[in-house]
Amino acid sequence: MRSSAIVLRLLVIGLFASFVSSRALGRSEAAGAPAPFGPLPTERQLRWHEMEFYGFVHFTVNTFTDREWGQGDESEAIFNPTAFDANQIATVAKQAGMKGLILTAKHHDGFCLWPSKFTAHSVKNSPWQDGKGDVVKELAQACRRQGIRFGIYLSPWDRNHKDYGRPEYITYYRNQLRELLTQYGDIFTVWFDGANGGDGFYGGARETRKIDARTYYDWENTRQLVRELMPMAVMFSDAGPDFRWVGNENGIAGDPCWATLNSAGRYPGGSSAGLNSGERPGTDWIPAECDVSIRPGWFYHAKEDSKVKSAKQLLDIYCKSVGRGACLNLNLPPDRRGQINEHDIASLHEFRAVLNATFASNLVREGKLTASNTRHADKQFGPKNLVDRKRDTYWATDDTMTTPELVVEFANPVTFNVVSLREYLPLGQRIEAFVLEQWNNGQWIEFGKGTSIGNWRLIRGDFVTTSKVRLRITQAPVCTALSEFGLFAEPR
Ligand code: FUL
Ligand code: CA
Repeated sequence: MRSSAIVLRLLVIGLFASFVSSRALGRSEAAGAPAPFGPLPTERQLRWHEMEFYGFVHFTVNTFTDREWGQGDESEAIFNPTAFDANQIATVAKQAGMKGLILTAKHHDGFCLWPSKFTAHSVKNSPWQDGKGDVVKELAQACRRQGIRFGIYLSPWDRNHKDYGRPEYITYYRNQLRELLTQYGDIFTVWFDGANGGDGFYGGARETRKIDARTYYDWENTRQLVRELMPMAVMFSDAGPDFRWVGNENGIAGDPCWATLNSAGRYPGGSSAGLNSGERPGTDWIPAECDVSIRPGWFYHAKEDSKVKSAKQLLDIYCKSVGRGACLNLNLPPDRRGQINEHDIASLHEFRAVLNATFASNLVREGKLTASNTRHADKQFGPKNLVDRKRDTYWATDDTMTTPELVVEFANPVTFNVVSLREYLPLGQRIEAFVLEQWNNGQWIEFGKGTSIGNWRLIRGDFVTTSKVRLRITQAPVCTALSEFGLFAEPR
């Protein structure tokens, strides 16, 4: 009786322990699944990966002074949008396919788009809505109504604040973070900018203040505050911790672009070496975000109405950001009315239409798909998982099979120009090289090849028409775990 009670107890403890450890990974794994490889994403990072495409909203006094960086001495009176419409902004984003918006609650000029208790330099002293307005609140609510997520940018550098450069300012900065993370509902991200230009108004001192970006902000404790107040929020900076800058503001990720990075010695505003391509194997899972504006500047300038990126340019950016495993954060700056400008909307509409048409139907589903190997010959890891549009089902191979291949045969020839691949991220980034070939005149001809896959990999090439396609994984330290495989045709 004693021994059976002990066995039962051990069994319960064992079950509980395995439940806890699989939850720590974020997702529970099927029995017989491959062992994870290298640094792994957290649950909050996995949710962020799934967003893929979201937007920045750069809006502040600069919108009215026609500047990119405000000095910090702007009068609150100049912030006065004539027809601010948060719903219009959120609707435009939603219709463009964005999964969220990140608002510059405070840019380098220090002007706050919400009525912070800790400064007079905010909307509460502007004529807009008689000083009773709150841009953060309105946009947060509009995003919720549209079913997209809301995030905040709070500039660490503050050219208005008198204490900037002193320890008191860090308290001010954290007080503001607390306001933003407690008064506006769910916040999916906090975006920490590393930029700093030194000079500013600083409460009238009008001088240059140099800080040591490594130590001044005491990032560790600020990060902890965010974790405490909003545990599922992902934090951005040059150094992560949850996702990293891609090293340029053109929206282009490196090729390769690994989701992993060596995090030691990195800090916001530090070296950008390695950010564009990531580092492999790397010590941590810190994937890239590509931030880019739909216009030359981050803020709205009427003179740039003719320089809005075209649908074609946006498509190229999309393929080189989201299509390289990063997320795309595309800035849509409201104009002086406080709305997304018609020029930007026209580009976005066309861009979305092309994307929708491209990814409407996966040609692989029309063919016969066979794999050179399936893990344990078990259907739950079979190649059908590659075409079910679900990230959490995947094709896996036996542990020893690191360079498997897939063949798709079509009864009638198909025409495509885009190849799409997704790895199953909870098991880490595994594949290091692959090639896609098409059957042409009795032989295999290379269509395209690549290295890193990660969350999503798109290879865009010339249109080909063929009756047979082959995907070969050519280099990997461990067996394959691939979530999705697609062949698509852009509209012509
Ligand atoms: C930079 C800032 O200096 C720009 O004004 C903009 O906010 C961009 C997203 O980040 O570091
Ligand atoms: Ca799948």
